Amino acid sequence: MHRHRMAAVLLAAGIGLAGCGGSDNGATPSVPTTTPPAATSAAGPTSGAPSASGTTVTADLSEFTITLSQRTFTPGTYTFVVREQGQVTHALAIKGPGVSEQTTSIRPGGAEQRMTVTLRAGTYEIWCPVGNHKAQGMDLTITVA
Ligand SMILES: [Cu+2]
Repeated sequence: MHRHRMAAVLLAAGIGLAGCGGSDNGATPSVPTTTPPAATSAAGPTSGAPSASGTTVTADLSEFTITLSQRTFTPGTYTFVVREQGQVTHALAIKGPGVSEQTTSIRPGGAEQRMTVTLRAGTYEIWCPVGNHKAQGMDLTITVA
């Protein structure tokens, strides 16, 4: 007698469990992802002014030579990028009409130095002011015309 009641209770419990778990077809509405407008940061007014530092000329210094990336000059502004390529300290000096400048000394492996000058028509001497390097060959003349 009691065994039959027990079975009926278990069976009812089983059906109840099976009825659970409703259908899950509720598609979650997709929220449109709003992409922020691309930040088109306008380049400042400082960009692209070629006359600020003029023409770039590299000057390589070594024992005991100065090598310029160009040897003919017209009047205008030039930025000399002075690079130490040797085994001892060098520097670059320039003197001529309206110009008397020199870089700080650059040790081997040191950072390049920049020197901006405005050249006029005439003759300019470029040399290394360190020690007696000028007499040893680090000396040249450029003509601006
Ligand atoms: Cu030198």
